[in-house]
Amino acid sequence: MRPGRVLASIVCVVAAASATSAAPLDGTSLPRPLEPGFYVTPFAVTGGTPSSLDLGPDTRDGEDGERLYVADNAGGRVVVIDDLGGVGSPPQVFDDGFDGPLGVLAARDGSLYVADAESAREGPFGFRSYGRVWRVFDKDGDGVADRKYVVLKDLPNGRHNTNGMAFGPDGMLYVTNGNSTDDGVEGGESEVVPWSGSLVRVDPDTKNASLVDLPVRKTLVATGWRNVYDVAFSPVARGLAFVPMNGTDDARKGSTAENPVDPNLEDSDDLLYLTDVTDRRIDDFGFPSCLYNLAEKGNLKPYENPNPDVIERFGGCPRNVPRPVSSFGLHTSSDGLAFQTTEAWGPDHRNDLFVAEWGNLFGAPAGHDVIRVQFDDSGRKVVAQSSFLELDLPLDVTFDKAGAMYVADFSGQIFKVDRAI
Ligand SMILES: [Ca+2]
Ligand SMILES: [Ca+2]
Ligand SMILES: [Ca+2]
Repeated sequence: MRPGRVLASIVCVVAAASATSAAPLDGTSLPRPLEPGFYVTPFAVTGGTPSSLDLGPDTRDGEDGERLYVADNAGGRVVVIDDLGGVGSPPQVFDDGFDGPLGVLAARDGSLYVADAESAREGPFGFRSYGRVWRVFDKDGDGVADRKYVVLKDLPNGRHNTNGMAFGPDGMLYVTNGNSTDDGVEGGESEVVPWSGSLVRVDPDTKNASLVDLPVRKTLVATGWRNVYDVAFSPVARGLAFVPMNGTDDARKGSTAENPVDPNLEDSDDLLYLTDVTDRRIDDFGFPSCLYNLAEKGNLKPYENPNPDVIERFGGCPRNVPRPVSSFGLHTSSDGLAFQTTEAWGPDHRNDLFVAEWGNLFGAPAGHDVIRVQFDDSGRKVVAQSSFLELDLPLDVTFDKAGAMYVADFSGQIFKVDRAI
């Protein structure tokens, strides 16, 4: 699949829908801030389907500012945008020739890491789709990439792909790898334990490594997830990685309306997890055996996947399974995330986490917003969660050094969000 059945269908729908939202800079479809004092600027029109964005060094000779790098999933490219006094420059192609990029991460040395989905091929886990991470360079300093190599390859993909990345406090490169099916056994290529639905780490200087050649204990950070889309490290608690996960669409065996198990527990929540990358423990979060549904259950206690084939293959949900720290609810598609680490929005917003919710296309609308998550002083416990910004199909967020937020919307637009002083 290229780049995954769900995203492929998303692309079709967005292509059809974008006709109504294609007049982006006229202010008619501006995202709506839900807190007083915030405003939104239409920053750039990238076209395609922006899936991830990050600010990084300007690689052009003699320039030392920040540039915004945006992965365009449908276009198979990364574009770069400069800030021209609060509005973005026309996007330039920084690099292309990718199959389906879903993650971009800028390093301090000016190189760029790109998570990419390969078409199905033969590989160490059989004939299936695989994810890989590229490292891209602009060696001659003209602001356009001219060299790249694969850092890590052979990550098993399927219904979901290799997604967002971050550098840990240890300097290692952390990569989220989505799982392969919908509910564990149906709706995609078979799961590869422990790599489907995992967080892995590699030395960022690694070249052309196959996942199967790396030592598992050093490489695997956490597993037992469904589609994990991004990772961000806490600015407060060193080594705590926050990871959002999309829940199942339909956990019935056969996935048909004629085969109900419990109509209220057929779907499960999108969740926020944390995992400590500094201890030696490899967390297993229990998917696909354990599911959660806050609205139906009234708590974040796990229940067992209603598909008996899942339990037969993966076992029951362990009683002591480590739990999520928060729920985003059903079908919100909670995806890219970033911390506001500056004081630009005042002390009340510092160290809050912002999560892009792409939303759904069917059923009662959910998501289509950016969520603000607040923590206690330890940086571990969620104390408040609220909708911060309403927009079409946000897939990723990031912040510049001055503390302004950039949101990548899958409709082909980048928005800048800031607080009036
Ligand atoms: Ca160049
Ligand atoms: Ca750990
Ligand atoms: Ca991201």
